[in-house]
Amino acid sequence: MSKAVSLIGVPTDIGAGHRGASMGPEALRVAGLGEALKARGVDVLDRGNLAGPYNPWLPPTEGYRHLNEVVAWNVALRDAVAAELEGGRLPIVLGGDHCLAIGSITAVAAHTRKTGRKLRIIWLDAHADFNTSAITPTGNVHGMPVSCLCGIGPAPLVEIGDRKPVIDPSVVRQIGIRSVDEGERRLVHDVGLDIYDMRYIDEVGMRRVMEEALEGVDADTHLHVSFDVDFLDPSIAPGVGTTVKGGPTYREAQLVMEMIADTGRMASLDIVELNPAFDKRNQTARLAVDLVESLFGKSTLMRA
Ligand code: B3U
Ligand code: MN
Ligand code: MN
Repeated sequence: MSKAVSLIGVPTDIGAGHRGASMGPEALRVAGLGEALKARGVDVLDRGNLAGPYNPWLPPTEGYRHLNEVVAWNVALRDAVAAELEGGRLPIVLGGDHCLAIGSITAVAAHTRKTGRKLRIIWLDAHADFNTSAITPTGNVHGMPVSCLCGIGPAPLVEIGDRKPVIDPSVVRQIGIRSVDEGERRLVHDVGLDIYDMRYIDEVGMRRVMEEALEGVDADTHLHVSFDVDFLDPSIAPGVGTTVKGGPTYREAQLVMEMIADTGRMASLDIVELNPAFDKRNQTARLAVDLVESLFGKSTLMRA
């Protein structure tokens, strides 16, 4: 894993159904993300925040809310992530809502093609984020990033990269899923998306889930982690816009991060959907920092 990281703040809630994820980057900084990584020996550069359009807070038009603004933020993020990867640094996207994974992963996918590496995406979320304008119950683009990346979505988002589709669904492993909308359920089935839902996690345990999700990751793999904080159970992570009960516990989440760290292959990370307007004393931001420390190798004992 790269020991040089760049923090990229993306202060927007442009794709979300509640205001407030725009405060996520600052909350993560206040919770000590940069300092925690530096204390682990990581070379940390905080690039500050990207700029983009403000949130006009309008109803959806033709199935999308704020599509033009979503595109503008994602184009800016795509270019910022591309520049960090080009410079050999591991980008950490401080969201912002989850629509930002479109820009982030577009840059990552292009980079893997350039460098001839395999891509694996670990998508930690309560939601499948595979809606389209025809089936979305909300029009919020934070419910659509995976479908857009897979080539199903509006032209300016599915054509944001150097290739359409940006990714093949087979590179994605979704973990923690427990809220899938009616039309979305059919679509994820039809494209064969690899979803480890909460029932499967309960049945076989998080250790086996992660072994399966990480199977095939090797020295040639670029591992991208897209961490939607609503992945976590709301009892420990209230600071998100769309809580869904029945999520992973603190211990399960730690194991997820530790097993990803053990691969040594994480090369880019999104931390999204943190919403300080719903949080209590920044506890969800502090929990996210704690989990990111594990992603960067924090462990209780030295292990073989
Ligand atoms: N699936 C719903 C809710 C949702 C998706 N992602 C989040 N919420 N964070 C939708 O609006 O598409
Ligand atoms: Mn999400
Ligand atoms: Mn979610």
